[in-house]
Order: sequence, then C-alpha cells, then structure tokens
Amino acid sequence: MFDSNQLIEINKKKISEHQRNWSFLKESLTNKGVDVEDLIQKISDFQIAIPSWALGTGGTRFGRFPLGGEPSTLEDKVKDVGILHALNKSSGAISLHIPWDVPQDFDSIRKIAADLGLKFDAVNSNTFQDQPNSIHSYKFGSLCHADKTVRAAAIQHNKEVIDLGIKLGSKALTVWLADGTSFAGQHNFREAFQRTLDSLKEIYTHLPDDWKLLIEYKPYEPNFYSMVIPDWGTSHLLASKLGEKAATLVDLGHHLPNTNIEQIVALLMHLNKLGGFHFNDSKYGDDDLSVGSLKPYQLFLIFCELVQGMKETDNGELSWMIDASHNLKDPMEDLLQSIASIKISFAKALLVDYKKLKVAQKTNDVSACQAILQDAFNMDVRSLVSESCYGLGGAIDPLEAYRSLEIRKGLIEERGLDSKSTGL
Ligand SMILES: [Mn+2]
Repeated sequence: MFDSNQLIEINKKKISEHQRNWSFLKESLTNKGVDVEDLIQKISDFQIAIPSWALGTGGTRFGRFPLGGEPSTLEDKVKDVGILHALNKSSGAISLHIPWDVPQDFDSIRKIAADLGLKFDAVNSNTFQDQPNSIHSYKFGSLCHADKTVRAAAIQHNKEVIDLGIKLGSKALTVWLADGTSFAGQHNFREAFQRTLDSLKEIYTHLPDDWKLLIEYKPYEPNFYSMVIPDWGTSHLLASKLGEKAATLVDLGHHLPNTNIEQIVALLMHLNKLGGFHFNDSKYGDDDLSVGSLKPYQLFLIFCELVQGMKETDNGELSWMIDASHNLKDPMEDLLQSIASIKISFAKALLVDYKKLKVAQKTNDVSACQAILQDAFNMDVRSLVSESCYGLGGAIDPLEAYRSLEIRKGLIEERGLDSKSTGL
C-alpha cells in the first residue's frame, strides 16, 4: 500500500483548485434547491465491486501484453482492490471468479479484505471452459448440455461456488452461460431451454434464503448462431420461473448495437427483477472498453432509470460491478477512470428534476423533457465527486494520485515484471 501522509501531501497540491470549483458548484446547486449533504452522502455510499479478473491485463484473441507487477495470487488481487478503494473510496467490494480465485485460507482472506474495508460481492461460476483434469467437457454446453452427466457436473460446480461464497460472506451467485450454438440445427431450442431451466432449478434449491441468483444474458459470443440465454426476456423468463431469489443481471456490453438498455433497466426494476449490473462500454459488441469512454449520455440515461427505480419501485439492492478487460491501459488506471465515470453519471442522474420531468411528460412537452435531462447531463459535477471522495479520506483526483504515488512501479518492484494475473 502507500503511506496515508503521502496522499495528504498530494491532495494539498490540489486543494485550492478543488475548493474553488466545489464552492462554485455547491452554490449553484444550493440555489437550485438541491440538498447538497444528501447528494454527497448518496455518492459516498455508492460502492462498485471490482472483479478479481480485472486486475491483470486482459488480451484479445491475438495477444496479451502484460505490464508487470500483476497480482498472481488472490491475496495480491485483494490488496490491489484495497489500493483502488483507498484512493477512490468507491471500490469497497471484490467479486471472485471461481475456479480462477479459490481461497486457500478463508479466515485469512476475509481478514485481509476486512482490514482494507472490502466486502465480497457476488461470486461468479465458470462453466465456459474446461478445467485441468475435468472428466466432462463444456465444449458443447454446460447447464443445457444434452448429456445428463455434463449437466450434473455444471450444477455441482455452481453449488460449490455458492458454498464457497457463503464462507466469504457473499450474498449472490452470478451465472453467465456460454451455452449456445454456432451452426443452425445444432440445438433443439426448446429442449436446450428446458434443460437449462431444470439445471438452474437444481442450483436454486441450494441457494440460502438471503442470497440472489443473478442470471446474465448475452446475444452472441462465444457462440455465433444462438445463445441459450441471448436477451433480457429469456433471462427474465428463467428468473420468473425460478422464484423470488432469482433476478436478471444486465451487462452493458451484452446487447446488440443501439439496444435501448435504459428501457430494459426501467422495466426490470418495475417488475422487481433487476438483480445486478455489469459496467463497461462498447462500440460494436462486448468490447470491454472503459465505462463512459464512448457513450456517456447512454450511461447517464441508464442511471436516470436506476435512480428513479431505486426510489419508486420495490426492486431492492443491486450488485454493481465493473466487467471489462483491460488490454491497453494499466488495469488499475482503467478501473479508476471507469469508477470516476460511473460516479459522474450517477451524480448527474441524481440532479435531474424528476418532478418537473413528470409534469412535462404528462403535458407532452417534449422539448422540456429533453431539456430537463440535458440540463443535468451538461453540468460539470467532477468537483462534487471529488468532494465526496476527499471527505472520506480519499484522493481529490484518484488517477493523478495513483500516478504520483508511483503505485505500478512499486508493484513491479514487489512482484516482478513477469508476474501475471490468473484468469483468461
Ligand atoms: Mn458480465
């Protein structure tokens, strides 16, 4: 980690500029009748889980370019999330991927996490690749597989992930299936769906009462003709048939181009069936780009639905997680930028005058509807986000602090240039 005095020194260099920006924004928000303290509290409370696989460089199908100092053990991954959290005060959770990150010593890993102020968010199962020495292969599917023994192995794996999550204090299992086909005629659609539902039902019986089963969907990839759970409708259908503890998980990158994701979010929340959220950004497909790097307005519109849904529906708590692969940038820098974008969008969505919007909607004042949203979107709320982070003892500018503290250099010195993160 780093010495907290170093961060204080770094913040000192930024403080006068920050205070100037913040006092200007604070005054203008107060004049608008905004409860500034409440706003800061909401932003401070917002925590986004970091997945254990996001701390090393990812890769494409063609290559991977590690940058050194990557965490090769679960302990080091937790410590890296601790560094992010110390800087931005919003990464207070880690989401484990099993079997890439099976804890060896549960008490020890829980203690390391607790000391860094981290919780264990949803645990993720993996039936999209075969593990060494496994008897059965998932090449042709897992929970949907035509062979009962393969389905049984996949069900058993998910049950074991739940058991492991219980020991960590997690409260949700995320299931994403690569199951599908790349050639027409390869599956009987109805039978593949039914087998998947039956398998999920078995996993569901193993779920503790205070847990959630989050069902993720994806339109294509790794299969290119059909996916067993291609869209939110199919995910919602499965979740509805399973019961109250099952819900849909929306991953921003898992939609066909131009899909209206904010509308999906609104409807799922209306049905109390939105369970979780995976953040990333994309231009063409599941591109895994940094959150908010390409479509910040779409992200803002999604947050507008989330903010209204959290207030006006009984949807309940959501699991928030970044889900991206970092190929060009230092993953830690990418995560800091992604979380900053999320907080900025969340803050802007909190600033929308929804009462005024409802009046404009009722009177079909279309221009006003657009203007009300854009009025919030066009505000510069960066000093508000900085103020919430600084108030909690974090950095005024987390990315700049990360660089000034030379964190990556320290990690390379400690772990070496060849240290590679486990995962894909
Ligand atoms: Mn995802």
